[in-house]
Amino acid sequence: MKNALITGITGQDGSYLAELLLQKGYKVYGLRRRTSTPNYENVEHIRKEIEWISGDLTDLASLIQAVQISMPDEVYNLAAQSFVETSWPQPLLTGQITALGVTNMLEAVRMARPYAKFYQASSSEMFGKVVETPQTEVTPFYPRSPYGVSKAYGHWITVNYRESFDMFASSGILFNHESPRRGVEFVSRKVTDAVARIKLGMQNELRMGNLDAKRDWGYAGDFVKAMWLMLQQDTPDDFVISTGELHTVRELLDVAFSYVDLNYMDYVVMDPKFIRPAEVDLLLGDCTKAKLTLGWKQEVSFTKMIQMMVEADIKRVEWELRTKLIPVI
Ligand code: NDP
Ligand code: GDR
Repeated sequence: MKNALITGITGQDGSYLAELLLQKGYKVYGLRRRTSTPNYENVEHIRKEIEWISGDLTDLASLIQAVQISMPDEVYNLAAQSFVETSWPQPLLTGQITALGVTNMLEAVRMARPYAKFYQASSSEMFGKVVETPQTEVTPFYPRSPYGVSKAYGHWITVNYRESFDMFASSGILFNHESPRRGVEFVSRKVTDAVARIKLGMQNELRMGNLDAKRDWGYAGDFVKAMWLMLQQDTPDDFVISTGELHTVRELLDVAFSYVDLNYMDYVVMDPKFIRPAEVDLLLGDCTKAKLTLGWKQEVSFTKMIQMMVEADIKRVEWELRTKLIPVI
């Protein structure tokens, strides 16, 4: 039986990856930071199967201890301050977690378990301003937010530890991926949550930012398989993971609202509060390398995924209404 240590296990990707590794017979250790109220929502169904370790990406001592306890064969570093918008009001915290936190995790592995395979959650946000389209593993980075800059640091420090210390350290440059477990502040989930509330009479408008932004949106359940595949290779490397399909925020709105027979134009209100200081207009990935080397492929389409998210949000809002957890406005 292999041991895996996952940071960021309570988040969207961590929860799907933990499920996948448990199915494959791994012993899964999850690093979790202390919170004042429980945040197990994404992992409640597998909570008892996970060995929980308390720690924080900004605290090296806790990470060394986590590695010593879990003795991992594979480490998946998914923890991050991952919301781009928050990275402007909190640039230092974002840098401490999303950039330097990667060095902490690499150091912990180097000191306590140097032969463990290491996965770093790199991001298409590193490409930022379009230099070339579609983006591949060799497209130059031009990050447009403190988050993107931090991820570029995390990416290069991972490459550097691979080259300096001969560690098995791979980075997945993942394009946007969503699911019913996506945080509600991200655009896909913000829209599907609003669709559910509007349909059930709980909300009457949706305030949005840049509707012309274009993204390559995939399904998180598909993308975590690529993370695992990267650590099953004989040599470490970096891989773009994407769908190769481009959609605007406007199209996302249209798919979500029309699924419940509504027109998004009747509800969406532009709000300058959601316009970013510097926008990433377009991200489109070319994952030929992952297809050829890892044999990875996307299974769930954009439309299917958004519909799945709307259905899940309707069920959840109905349940909240039944149990009277939210007041009707
Ligand atoms: P989430 O925001 O859903 O999850 C982030 C996780 O990191 C949570 O478990 C959070 O814990 C944890 N975390 C945050 N800060 C710390 C800290 N200081 N110490 C320990 N844990 C911490 O992100 P996703 O699941 O969507 O993404 C996973 C990773 O992949 C992230 O690194 C993200 O930046 C990256 N990524 C994501 C993409 C996407 O489209 N989803 C695309 C490309 C990259 P808590 O629950 O306590 O907040
Ligand atoms: P992103 O995801 O910044 O690409 O980062 P997000 O869903 O937040 O934004 C996507 C695009 O939608 C536009 N947009 C809005 N976004 C939000 N959140 N709220 C709005 O009201 C809104 N209106 C328009 C944004 O301007 C943007 O262009 C995600 C995160 O998961 C990162 O951690 C990850 O690294 C990248 O994807 C790849």
